Amino acid sequence: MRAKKISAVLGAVLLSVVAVSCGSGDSSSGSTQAPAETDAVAETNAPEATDAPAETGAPAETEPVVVDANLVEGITIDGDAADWADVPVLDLTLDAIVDVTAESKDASVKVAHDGENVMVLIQVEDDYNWDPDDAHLSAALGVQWAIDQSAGDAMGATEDDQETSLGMVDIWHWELECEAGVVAGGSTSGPGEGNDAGNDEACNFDDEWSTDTETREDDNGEGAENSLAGAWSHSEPVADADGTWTFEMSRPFDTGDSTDTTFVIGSSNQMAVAYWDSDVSPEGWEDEDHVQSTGIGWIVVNLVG
Ligand SMILES: [Ca+2]
Ligand SMILES: [Ca+2]
Ligand SMILES: [Ca+2]
Ligand SMILES: [Ca+2]
Repeated sequence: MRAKKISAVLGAVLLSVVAVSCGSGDSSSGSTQAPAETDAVAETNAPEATDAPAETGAPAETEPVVVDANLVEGITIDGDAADWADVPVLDLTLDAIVDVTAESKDASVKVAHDGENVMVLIQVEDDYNWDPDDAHLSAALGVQWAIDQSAGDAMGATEDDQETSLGMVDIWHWELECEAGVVAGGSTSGPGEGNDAGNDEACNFDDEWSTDTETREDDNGEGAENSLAGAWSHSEPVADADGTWTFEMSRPFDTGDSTDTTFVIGSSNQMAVAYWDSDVSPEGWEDEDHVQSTGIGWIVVNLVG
């Protein structure tokens, strides 16, 4: 329904992680075709930070934030985080993208795998707002993964230069059109008639890609599929009640899509997170109104066997 193209900023979004950005991608038949598959990046290790020479006065390079994704049995995608109790957590603050005023949010990220699927748990401290008839009056989430390791964390570009792509990113963009605890995507829904395969018609948990902040589409390459699945919940599901949003997600390591990140045991993968708060205005959020993890650069996720 309201799949709008997220505009630029998202970039940022994803940017931060965010990249995720947003909105559902365009699904019109005139959409941009996914570029031919390039060599998967998954095997490439994320670049390591080097020590800047102190004598030059160059800004010191920050150490990348790293999180291990271990083999964990028994995680069920149902919006209940209890099955993640023993998984290491990365706490972080999501901040507004450049030129946008949005309240920062405390959040946490956990990543695990079961040998075949990568699973992500993102929790965000924010009050409950959910409107089944208007996703802009509900929270929304974006997760971004680099496909090309050179890709910028602003949807493939950078926050400073949002029009110049440095590579392709995989975007999981979730507008909460289905109620808490309902599995969105996965085998439960497919694209609507005339839509690209990455479009999740039922619950709007779309599998997308982008190369810069203006070039974002639902997965639309040859044989594109959408096995991305997720379920959400809130700890206090009463309007405007403070609490914790839980977003629980899963996706196969290798979907075969050139517009998806391929996960391999032993690889390092670059991730970013974005979140939209509907309280940003009486009409809810717009594409650019998000906070994201970009401030810490790409989060490096090591897939541990
Ligand atoms: Ca669960
Ligand atoms: Ca809020
Ligand atoms: Ca994708
Ligand atoms: Ca896909």
